[in-house]
Amino acid sequence: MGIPRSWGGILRGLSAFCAIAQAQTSSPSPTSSHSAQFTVPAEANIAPAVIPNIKDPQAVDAQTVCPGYTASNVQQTASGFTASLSLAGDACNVYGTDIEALSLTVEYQRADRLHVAIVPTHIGAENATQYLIPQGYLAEPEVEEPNVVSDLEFSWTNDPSFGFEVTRKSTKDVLFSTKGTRIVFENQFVEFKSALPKNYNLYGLGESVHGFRLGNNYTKTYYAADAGATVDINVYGAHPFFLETRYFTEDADGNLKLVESYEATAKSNYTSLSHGVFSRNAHGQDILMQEDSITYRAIGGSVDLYFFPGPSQPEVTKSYLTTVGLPAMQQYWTFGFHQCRWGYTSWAELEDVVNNHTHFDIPLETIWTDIDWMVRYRDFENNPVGFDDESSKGFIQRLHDGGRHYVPIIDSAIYIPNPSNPDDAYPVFERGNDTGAFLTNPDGSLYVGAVWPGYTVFPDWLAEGTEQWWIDEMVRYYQITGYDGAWIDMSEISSFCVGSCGSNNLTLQPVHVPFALPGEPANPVLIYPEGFNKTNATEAASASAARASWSSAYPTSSATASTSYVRTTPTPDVRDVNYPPYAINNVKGALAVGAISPNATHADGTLEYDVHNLWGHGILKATYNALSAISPDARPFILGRSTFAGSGSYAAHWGGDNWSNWPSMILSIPQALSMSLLGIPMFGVDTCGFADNTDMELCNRWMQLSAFFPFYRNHNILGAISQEAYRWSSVIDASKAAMAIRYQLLPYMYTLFYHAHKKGETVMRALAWEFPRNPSLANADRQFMLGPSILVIPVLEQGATSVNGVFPGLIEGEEVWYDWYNNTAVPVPAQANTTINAPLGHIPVYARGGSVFPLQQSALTTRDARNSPWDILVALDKDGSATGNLYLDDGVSVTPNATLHAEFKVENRKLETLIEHGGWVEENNLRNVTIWGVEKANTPIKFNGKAVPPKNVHFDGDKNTLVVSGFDVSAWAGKRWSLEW
Ligand code: MIG
Repeated sequence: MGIPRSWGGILRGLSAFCAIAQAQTSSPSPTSSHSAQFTVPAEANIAPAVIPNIKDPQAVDAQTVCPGYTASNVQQTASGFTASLSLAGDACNVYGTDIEALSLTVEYQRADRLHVAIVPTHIGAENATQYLIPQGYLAEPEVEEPNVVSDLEFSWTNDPSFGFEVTRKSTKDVLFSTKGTRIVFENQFVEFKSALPKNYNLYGLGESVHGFRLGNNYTKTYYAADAGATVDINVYGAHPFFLETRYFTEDADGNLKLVESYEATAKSNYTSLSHGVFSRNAHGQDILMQEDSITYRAIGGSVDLYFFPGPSQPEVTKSYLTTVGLPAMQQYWTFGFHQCRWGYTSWAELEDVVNNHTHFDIPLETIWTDIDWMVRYRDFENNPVGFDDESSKGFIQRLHDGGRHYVPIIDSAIYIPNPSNPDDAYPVFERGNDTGAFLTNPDGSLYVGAVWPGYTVFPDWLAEGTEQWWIDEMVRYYQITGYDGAWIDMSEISSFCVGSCGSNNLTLQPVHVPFALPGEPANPVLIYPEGFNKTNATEAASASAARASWSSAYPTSSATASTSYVRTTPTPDVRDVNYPPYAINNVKGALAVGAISPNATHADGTLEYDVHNLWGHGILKATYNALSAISPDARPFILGRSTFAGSGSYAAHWGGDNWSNWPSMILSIPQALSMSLLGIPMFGVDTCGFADNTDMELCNRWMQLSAFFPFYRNHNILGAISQEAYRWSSVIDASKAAMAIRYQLLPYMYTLFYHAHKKGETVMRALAWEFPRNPSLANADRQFMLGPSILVIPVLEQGATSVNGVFPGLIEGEEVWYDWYNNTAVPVPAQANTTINAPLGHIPVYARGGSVFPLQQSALTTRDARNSPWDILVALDKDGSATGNLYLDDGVSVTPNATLHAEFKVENRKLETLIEHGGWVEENNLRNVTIWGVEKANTPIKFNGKAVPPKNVHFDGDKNTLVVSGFDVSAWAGKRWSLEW
């Protein structure tokens, strides 16, 4: 079955690459390989240990000691009401100073959006929680439809203290209820808690590396961290939004009864209702999912909740995405295959990689560079060795001539030059510093952390001139090397030392990071995936011998079990931002570890503490504006690491720093599904795995799996063995087989994206969303849908040659699934789980009956694929019907001046098309119309009512497939046409 019961076994061994790398060096002295270079001592990134509150046996539960609030002074408004809340007893001051007077606002903002806000009455009161998300940073949802009728109802009580409930009126179902619990509102701690039904189905709350359904024993922590593959804890991004789905049985009178235990049934006759909740709080926080409740505990901010009634998942998603920002439309070429690695050394090597793909007939759209392109890791300066300015021009030109693209990495931190060395000029820094573009220490001096180039400063997106400075730098660099998109890394924002560690050390610049890079002598990368020893016994033996000798020399973990922890107690009216009294479950421990410190200061006085989770959003917005300045008419292509709710309207995202192992590949599916809900449909992971070595089998399976993710990129860490598809002949074949399907489906994928961008639909989809009446699919995350019509059932296990999959609705006879490779319907299985034959090199892909796919031909680039003839593929459902659609434009423009929309409909043996030309004239011919599931073809076949010559008709009665050919371009370009059989 496609449903894992337990993650325990598969998750072993996953943790963040950088966390491990940092533990591997203990020497504070210069490393031998960089003789004269000073290495930042490893101790620089160590801070006193904190014990997360949720793990602290001494922790006080605020619910048991705090008084809650009493509501009064209710005033009706045009869209709801306001009220005053005052402390209902003695202050508890449990993790901060209680705020006595609060204001409640309840607003029905739209039929599909209820807003509930609680803020301090005296905003800006000294030392009060800084709760306002900076103006202009994020969409601020407002009343859009005054006096609207909503299916949501807000009610409240003062018994025993203020609590509220949000109910779905039509079913009387309580969706969210804080009644019977206390709201805690302090200058450094905000807590509220809602009841939930047992066995609830909660999704989203990303970014998480976790199973798809979140489960009721999971704490989601938000504090943007350079810790990409860390399971079950805080990683790069913060998206405090969840979707909840409830399944009901319905009696004869239409009364709904909640289904509490559903795993045993595979029936698809349940009623399912979904709703969504967005908490617009950017502070560090823990969200505790427990047996029958969800508790929000933030170290700042306010209560700022948005409820979306659904009642279906697509409606919830649409409501959420039209609130925070619809996903950015991507250029057509971005759906091609991307090749990247850390460790490409020159333009010439890149060109070889490109040529090798051509040589082996493997499609390749984009070649990427990692930090290797920079001179001493400095943004916007090419390394004259290997990546010189002059050669870049010819290289980019040849790429573009071949229909290909180039995307470089751009790091978030900026090198600060050595003041005692006149030759160490770095104008990028000087210009930013002149603008006041960098974060400071509380005393006004520059905040200096450490990242790849050495000691660095960090852009302050709240300072007035920063964005323009960034735009100017990107434009300036573009004039040297014309890139086609930007890859933004380290934006959490990551720093390899605690505090402003470089402040007094700038004369040591440029310094080496406090750990050995992968591949540097102290840090070989030698681990191979599980099962490598079965298929590669000799290599495995020598690798593990090397590994063993290395491990004894360099212990992989220097962590000593700490028995003493920093626990702080609140000082009245004073915030301790470095060690807040409530310690969130931060993967790095103290907040200042691995990131810039909470007391780094923005130009407007805001502390990093209050906006840490928004830094990554800020650089994406600035980069979007920079790319728009470079090419005003083109859709910016940005791949961003740290994201916040709404970042999808600027950027794509990758599940980075994963491992070359099977669990990382498995987890890529729930990661992508969760990103669909969160409005970043352009998502994929480091295919074949980032850290450690991959192997042929893993890379074979993974290249095939990622071919069905919207963003498709192979990426690898420095020092690991090469993993381009052409390194193994079986991976060449496997990649080409999967890419052939992907490239044929590009018009389908692009159309899905258009709907995501315009209407908030999803691209990669969970089975639970497409088949909402079947509760046994609530946690299915080992298979997935691409749009409504493609089902993918990948092999995710080492050594396997078959996979167990589910075909939703097949047993009930509701659905028909066609095997993409042999064009025939899957036979109805005797039971729900079907064993599918899937030898290495084969990824099972199915078309859902009822679909019409506009297809083009596969090619080495999307440009060539777009210039190929069309096929229309019809997969009939059980009634012989099907629908589909197509959107086309130039694939580039923000506001295309020519578009085409086509609708396809099949009923009663007749395909009809309705084409609206918004000025777009499609010049590629229609080659075939293929129909799957035709039991009998009546002759003659008629095109627009006229008989098609028999030579243009091919009917295969064994496979039930009808193929009609012989169209000419005018037929396809016509506004309406029909085909009857
Ligand atoms: O952790 O630039 O996630 O994709 O290869 C090291 C080097 C910093 C992290 C990114 C990864 C990239 C790497 N970077």
